[in-house]
Amino acid sequence: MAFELPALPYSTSALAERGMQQETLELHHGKHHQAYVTALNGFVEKNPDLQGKTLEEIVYFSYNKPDLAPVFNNAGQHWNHILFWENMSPKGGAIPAKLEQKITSDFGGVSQFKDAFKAAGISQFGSGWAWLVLGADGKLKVTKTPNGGNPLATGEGKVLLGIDVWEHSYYLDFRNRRPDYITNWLDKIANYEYAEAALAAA
Ligand code: MN3
Repeated sequence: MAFELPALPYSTSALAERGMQQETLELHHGKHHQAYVTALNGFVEKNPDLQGKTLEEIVYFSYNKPDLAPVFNNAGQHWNHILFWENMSPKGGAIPAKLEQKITSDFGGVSQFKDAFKAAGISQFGSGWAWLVLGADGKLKVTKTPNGGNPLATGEGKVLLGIDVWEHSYYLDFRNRRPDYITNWLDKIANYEYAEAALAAA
């Protein structure tokens, strides 16, 4: 069965007051994410090795295989964006108590966590993602990946939160100011309820 673009969990205008305008979400979801899904389906159609595999299986299977790099990029981006839409909320920015306790215990405080997350997102040269993950040692950590990569592929931990730092995710709203986009995202848009639920399920 072909992969499909999931519906957004809110309207395209739902985050406008929080700094992500309707046009950004329309293009990002309707054009960019759709393009990854369309490309991925094209690769699956032509390659029997990919057929019958789940999205996660294709991410694992294609990771670090040079001849499957285009497959990995599009499968990774499909996985990343499914998560990204869930990682934002019209009620975003508020950190629930249990997650805050864990953040404080592992980073020293919420501001230290935000600083580390911003540093990861800003220092990702070119396109990519910054992540909050639960590592195998049971500690939260911040990490980053280039292009369509993710911690699912690299094995760096279970993803609790991920931010897209490709220019298409912030250029209409913040122009070249990636640091302002990340700060605003952490303070007003990030869905920490999702992150806490993912932590509880880990
Ligand atoms: Mn994107």
